[in-house]
Amino acid sequence: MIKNSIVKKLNQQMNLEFDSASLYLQMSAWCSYKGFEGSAMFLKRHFQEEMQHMQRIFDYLCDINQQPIVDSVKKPHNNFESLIHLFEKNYNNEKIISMKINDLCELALTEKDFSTFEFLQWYVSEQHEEEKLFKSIVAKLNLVGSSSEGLFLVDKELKNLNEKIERH
Ligand code: OFO
Repeated sequence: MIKNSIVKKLNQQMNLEFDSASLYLQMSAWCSYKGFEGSAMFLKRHFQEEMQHMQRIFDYLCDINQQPIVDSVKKPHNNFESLIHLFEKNYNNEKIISMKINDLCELALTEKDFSTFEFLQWYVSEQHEEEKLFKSIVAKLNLVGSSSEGLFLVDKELKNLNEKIERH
């Protein structure tokens, strides 16, 4: 029988993934409005990925005979000083998600819930990849600073990356 403390944290994580999804959708809207077409596409796809992350936990809770409780989604930030500011916020959000996943893993181990621990391993590697990706975008944006040409090139690179991911 799964411990209530783990069910509670899985539920919180599911809603956190929902919050991330809505934040990335809102970020995509800002990028599109500001003419950063590649970033808008990239973030919209990322929104869909976060919805899948949310659904994985939803399905896991259903599989173990628990009822997922969908909480109200937090109103996301909708105004950003710049593209770098937006991606820094994105990267920080991913670091928070990783921390929460690590806390969940720790709890699962403490409670000897090896099946939940195993389920969470997918998130551990996913977070590693996501942090790496967002960190590299922030680094590129830092390099180009406020140069319009540089911003155009980073945006174009995100468009290409998005297309490459979608082809696979
Ligand atoms: Fe990118 O956060 Fe989900 O897991």
